[in-house]
Amino acid sequence: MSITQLAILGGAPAFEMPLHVGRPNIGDRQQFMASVGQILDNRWLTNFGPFVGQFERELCRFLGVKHCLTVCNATIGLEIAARALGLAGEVIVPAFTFIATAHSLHWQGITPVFCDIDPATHTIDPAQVEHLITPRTTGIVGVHLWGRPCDIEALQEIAARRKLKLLFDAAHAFGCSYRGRMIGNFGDAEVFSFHATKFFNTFEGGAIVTNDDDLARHANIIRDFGFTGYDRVVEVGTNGKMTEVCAAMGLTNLRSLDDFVRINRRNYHAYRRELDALPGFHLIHYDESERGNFQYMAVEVDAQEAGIGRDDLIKVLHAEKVLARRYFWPGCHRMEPYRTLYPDAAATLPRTEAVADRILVLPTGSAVSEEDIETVCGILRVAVANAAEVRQRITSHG
Ligand code: T4K
Repeated sequence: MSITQLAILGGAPAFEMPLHVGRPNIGDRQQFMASVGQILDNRWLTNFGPFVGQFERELCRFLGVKHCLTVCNATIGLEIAARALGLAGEVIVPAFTFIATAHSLHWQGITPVFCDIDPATHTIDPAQVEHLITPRTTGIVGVHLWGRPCDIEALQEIAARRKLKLLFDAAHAFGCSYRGRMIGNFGDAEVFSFHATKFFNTFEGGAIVTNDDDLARHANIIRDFGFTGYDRVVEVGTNGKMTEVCAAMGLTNLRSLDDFVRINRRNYHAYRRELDALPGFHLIHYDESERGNFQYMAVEVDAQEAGIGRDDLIKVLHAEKVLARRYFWPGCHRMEPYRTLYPDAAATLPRTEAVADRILVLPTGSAVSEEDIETVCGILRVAVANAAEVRQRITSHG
């Protein structure tokens, strides 16, 4: 590819159809359609039907956990888990995460206290957690961002010593392990997301998993409006139930999980081969001695080294119909209501700020071929090689 072919300079876009981040992986269609038929025959569509029951049992087996409560999405899952754990007052969370992590707390009147991240892993920095604890702190929510586990050992030590609850937002970490043990087994509870954009999806959905019997019992009641039997409500609950059709999608996709991971891993290495030598491109590392899902192709772009910044590269890519994203810019602390509530937060979050300004998330998953990756990387190479001209073009054309 040459500079004149770049769409931002007037060439035709490299892709006819947009190449998305977060394109869903879909398992065996026939199996799924047969399950839908079965659900219709059963006339049992939701409220803990046979597909949800089977899905929860299979998830427990796969993760090696005692309890799995499927939910309609991870945001509700986090809310239920936080309430079942009795979180109140202040809870420490990373600022560099999807907004749902913070919202799930604020929604229930809990104050999310934003913590900075370790720039090497993009996960919550345990050393700063320690400094943020006050008499009002009741818990810590760690986020296994990009599927890379937090420093679980350090967080567990702090939580135990300071008598705090420890919840993990494991939205990105289904199928990942930490020191050989599956994510899902740590802290008081962990919450997965099975949203369409996750490598393993149930359309919308998620799961709260825990090895704590009492917590599971309590979360189960909250998930079902607070019911403990017909006509008996014991507390305020919500509707967190997963539907049968979502569970059927989960059961179908579980059969293809290894294929999804294999494709993501192949794509990750294809990007590495293409981009490792490109100045200013720092691809995140996955520890391949652990189980991983490789679902996010995240790159930090150093504008000085590359000669062109992340935001200009996004413009170049979007013009080519490569819909790269800048997850999780600008950080939760810069979004409402937190931005108004904590106007000075940025000063205490320098590493979140730096990473949020550099991160670029590229398309991967089963809808993305190695050839697509070569094309995407070819575009990036040409943009970097002609950085000055590309920047000038973007500045003059807005
Ligand atoms: N905690 C963390 C750390 C999370 O990342 C998330 C969710 C949560 C908690 C909450 O989990 P859930 O309550 O959602 O279960 C997307 C997802 O909606 C969200 O689930 C996810 N994180 C977040 C990182 O990404 P958006 O605002 O980027 O979605 P959207 O509509 O822009 O779609 C993203 C890309 O996916 C687009 O390029 C289009 C493509 N796409 C999307 C859908 C839904 C498809 O190709 N097909 C589809 O069906 O949030």
